[in-house]
This record gives sequence, C-alpha cells and structure tokens, in this order.
Amino acid sequence: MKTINSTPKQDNFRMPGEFEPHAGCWMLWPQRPDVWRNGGKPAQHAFVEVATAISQFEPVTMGVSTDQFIHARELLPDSVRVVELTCNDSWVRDCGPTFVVNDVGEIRGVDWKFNAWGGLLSGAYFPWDQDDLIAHKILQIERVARYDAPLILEGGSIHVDGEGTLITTEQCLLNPNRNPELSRSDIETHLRNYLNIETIIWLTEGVYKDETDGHVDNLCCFIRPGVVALTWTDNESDPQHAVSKMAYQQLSEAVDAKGRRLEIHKLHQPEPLYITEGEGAGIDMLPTSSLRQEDKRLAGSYVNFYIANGGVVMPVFNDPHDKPAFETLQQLFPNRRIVTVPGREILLGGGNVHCITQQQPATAQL
Ligand code: KQY
Repeated sequence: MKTINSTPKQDNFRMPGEFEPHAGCWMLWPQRPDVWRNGGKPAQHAFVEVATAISQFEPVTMGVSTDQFIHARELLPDSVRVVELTCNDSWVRDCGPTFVVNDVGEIRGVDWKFNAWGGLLSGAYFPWDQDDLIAHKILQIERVARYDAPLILEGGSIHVDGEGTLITTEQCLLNPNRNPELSRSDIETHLRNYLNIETIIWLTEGVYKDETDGHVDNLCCFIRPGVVALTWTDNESDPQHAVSKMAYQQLSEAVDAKGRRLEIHKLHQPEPLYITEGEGAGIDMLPTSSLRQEDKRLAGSYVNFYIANGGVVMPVFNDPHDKPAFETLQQLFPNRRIVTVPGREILLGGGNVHCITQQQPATAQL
C-alpha cells in the first residue's frame, strides 16, 4: 500500500474514539532483559493474560520478533493471531499506527516518528529503529494506506473523543526531547492536520514518575464524548495530588469541540507502588535501566485500561483501591463487561494495559 502525500484533514479522515467499534487489537511481545525482569518471562505471561482477556471481545494480533515466534505461539491461545514483527520493545500504543477513518467506512493509518520517549537525550533504549518501522509494517499487513507524519509522537500521549477534541500534556508534547524545533503552535497544527481535530485540551503534567514524560493515557481518558476519567489521590501529601488537582481544574475549565463542558470522574490510584529489591535484581543493568532500580516509585494508575468491543480490560494491583476502581468503571461503561488483569508486571516495564495495546477501528473494508 502506498504512502499518501496529503493529510487526514485534507482527505476527511478522523481518528475515532477508542470506544467506537474495533476490527481488532494489536500487541507486541516483550523480551528485552534491560526492560523486563528475568529475561521477560513474567512479562510474557502478563501479556498472555491481556491478549486472552481482549480476545474475548475482539480479534487480537501479537507481533513477535523472530527468535520468540514459536515460544509466543505456544503460550498464546489459538484465538490470538501471531505474526513475525521484529521490534525493539513491546509498546504498540506508542510505536504503532494511529488509525483514521472516514464517513464511508474507509481506513488509513498515521505513521508518526518514534524516538523511544526521548531519543539520545533521555530515551528508554537505543536503537529504536525497528520500533519506528512497526506502524509502517502493520499498515502493510493490513493493506491500509499510510500518512507519513513529520512529528515525533507516541499514541499514549494523546486521547481523542472522535468528535474533534484531543487531550494531551505539555510535559510530553512540548518536551525538548521530542520535537525541539517545533513550537506549540507548530505541534498543534500537526495534530489538527493528522488527526483532524479542532480543540486541544492541554493538561500540564502526567502521572508522577511516569517514564514517558507524562503520557495522558496514564492520567486521563475519554469514556465517551463529553465524559472523562482522571486518576486521583485524596492523599494531599502525595506528589500526585497536586498533578491530579491541576488536571481536574484544567478539565473543569475546558470546553470541547462540540461546546460541551466535560463530566469528570475520579479514579483513585492504587497506594504508591515501588520496585522491590528482588524485582530490580532481575533487570539487566544498562545505563537506561537505572530508571527501574530498587525503590523507584512506579506510575500505577487504573486509567491505563483498554476499551474493547463490549468490554474493558483494566489493570489491578492487589490493592484496596482495585474494587472501587472496578465498580466505578462498571458504572461508567454500563454496556461493557469489565475484566481485570494483573497490572504489576507490566507496570514494572514502565506502562500498563493501554500502553501495550493498539485498537484498529472497524470499517466497511474489513
Ligand atoms: O507507558 C508507555 N506508554 C510505555 C512506557 C515505556 C517506557 C520504557 N520502558
């Protein structure tokens, strides 16, 4: 499939909300030992749980590097399609394509530039060249035409309502480790052109100690147009309190592209989580691995869930806040079944369920 020399906005394509119907979900298999402890083995089992949970609701495809193909095929249920897809790590939310659709059921994909959350300045690993090819390869596999976007951007740094509104954070999108040559206005222009949105709601910061420089998908997301969930803590001495309070204020003052005020639902975070000595000892120590040393606070959040067709897959942490978060999500999504998966192992790698998944919208072509 070809690369198109225009933009989704020019061609009347838009990024749908995650709550709109999907054709399926993409994931990538974890294996690098400087990110995932114990050679990635516990993480592989955690990813199998996520893929299995999502596959109850929609088709899942797992991309796997050559040397792990047979092993992944053995561990995953038959319902999950396994394809060889060489990758540097496993965060398809961030290196995968952002799919866009039009009103007659056609689909295309935006291929952003990827620099592993900060490139040589502060990225998580080097090289990231294979991850930077993932979006293009997925679009080829799916025979979906590609827009080559001139912007370093990860999918986890944006959420849209599908009706013209985007939420993001200044901490990430304006970070000099992504697009230092671009102004805020240049970045806004690219977002408008490649996602066909009108209104951008800028939040200041993401979750405390988030390795991504504050991805919005760990902080806040759309439940449906006009309704958002925000990670929260009542503990005023926790640094997350000020971050969430500021975001609450900004969301309260925002008006979306349809002129609505947002309905904001707080999801209380788990109690602060830290890497244990044993967990840290299982990680190969490279200069960038020091991000995950013992006693490092983990950016745990229930907002990092995946919305599937008829379901929601949410991480839980064996924490007193698991049950209230589950109940709140069930109330917010009355027509979807909430399924929980253990979130700690994925969190040890620096993200959670939403970060390791990428929805492919349903279209008339599929
Ligand atoms: O949370 C994410 N979107 C990915 C974080 C990965 C950080 C590097 N391990």
